[in-house]
Amino acid sequence: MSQISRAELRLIYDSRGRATVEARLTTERGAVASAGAPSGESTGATEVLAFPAGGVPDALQRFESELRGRLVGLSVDDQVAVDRMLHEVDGTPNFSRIGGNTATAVSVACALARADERQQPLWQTLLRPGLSGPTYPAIVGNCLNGGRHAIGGPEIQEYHAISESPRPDEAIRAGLEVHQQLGLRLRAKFPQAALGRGDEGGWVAPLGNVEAVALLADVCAEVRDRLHTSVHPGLDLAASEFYREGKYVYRERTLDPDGQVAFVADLVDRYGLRYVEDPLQETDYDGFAALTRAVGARTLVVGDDIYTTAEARVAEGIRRGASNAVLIKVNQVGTLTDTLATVDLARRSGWKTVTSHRSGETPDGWLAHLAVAFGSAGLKCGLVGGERVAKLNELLRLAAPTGT
Ligand code: 2PG
Ligand code: MG
Repeated sequence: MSQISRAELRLIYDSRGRATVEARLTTERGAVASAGAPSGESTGATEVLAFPAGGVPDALQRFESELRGRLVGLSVDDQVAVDRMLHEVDGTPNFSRIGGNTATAVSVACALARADERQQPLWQTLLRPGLSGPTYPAIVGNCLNGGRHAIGGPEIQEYHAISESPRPDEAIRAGLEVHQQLGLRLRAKFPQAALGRGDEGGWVAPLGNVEAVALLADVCAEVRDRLHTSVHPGLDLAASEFYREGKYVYRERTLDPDGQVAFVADLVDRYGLRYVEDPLQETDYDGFAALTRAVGARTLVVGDDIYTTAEARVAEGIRRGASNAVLIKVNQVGTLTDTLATVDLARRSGWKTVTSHRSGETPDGWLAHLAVAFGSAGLKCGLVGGERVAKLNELLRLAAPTGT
C-alpha cells in the first residue's frame, strides 16, 4: 500500500481548444501518473456537471482549497476511498461544486498510479470479474459527422464503421480504410464542394441523412469484401438533439415517436446497421424498448444520453428492456467506482458495454485500457485526429506490447 504524496490539478485544452483539467498524482514510492478529462457537446441532461459554475478557474481553486489536502495520504490501492472522498468533498448529487471533470481526472490518475506501482498495464489493474485476460473490442469508428459535431452536415450526429476482429490491428485498419475510401467517394461526388471534418474527425459533406447511410453502407461492403474483415455501418443518432415538441425533425421528414422507431428499424434492415446509439430522445424508455424488440436480435441498441453511465438509470433500462447495450463515459458520472458499478451491472445482466470518448478529447490513451478491462463489445474513439488516434495506438500497444 502506497500513499499519495503529492496532488496537482492544472488547466489543459481539449481537442476543440476549450479548457479542461488534468490531474497529476505522485506516490510516496515515486509513481507519477497524469490523466486529463474530456468534455462533451451533445451532453445528456442527467450527466454530472463537468465544471463548477465559474468554469475551470473555479475547479482549480476548489481543488487547491478543498481537495489537495484530502488526497495526500490516501492509498492509491483504495480506489473506492479516493472516489468516496471526491463525493464527500463535493457534497452535491451532480459534482456541481468540484466539477465532474476534476473528479474524473483524479479518479483515473489514481488508477494509473496504482497500475504503475504494481508494474501492470492499466487494463489488468481494472479487469472486471469473470474476465481472465484481454479480449479486444470492435472499433466504433466515426467516418461522417453531423448534428452538433459538424456545421452543414445531416441531423444524425455520427456515422460509424463498426469493425470487428480478434486482432485489433485488423479492426483498426478496416475502420481507417472505410474512412479513407469514404473521403475519396465524397470528393468524386462533390467535386466543387468544400469538404471538411467534424469534431470527431469524420467527414462533413452536404448529404441527406439516408443518403449518408447508403453511401457508408456501400463503402463498408466494398472494404469488407476486399480486406475480409467484418466491417458494417452504425449510427449515433443523438436523437435528443433534433427532437422538438414531440417530433423528430430531419431536413427530409418530421416523425412522431412511433414513426421514428419504424424509420430506424427500417434503416437497420435495409442497410445492415450493426449499431444504433440514442435512436430516441433521452427520456423515451418505451420507444427504446419497442426498437429493441424489433431489431435487438440483429443490432446493438445502445443507450448514451438516456443512461449517462448511471447505475440506477441502467437498472431501469434493464427492467424495461430498453436496449441491449450501454455507452460508458467516465465523466458522465465522474468517478471510476461509479463507472465500474454500471459496467458490472450491465455485464451481470447480459448487456454489452461500449466504452466511449467525448467529442472534446485529450491526447490521453487510457480509454483503450478501460475498454479492454471492461470486456467491452466496442471502443468508440473515432478514427483520425491525434486525440482519437492516441487511443487506437494505445490499443495496438497493449495488444502487442513488444510491437510484434
Ligand atoms: C456522443 C458523444 C461522443 P459528446 O454523443 O456519444 O461521440 O458526443 O461527447 O458531444 O456527448
Ligand atoms: Mg452518443
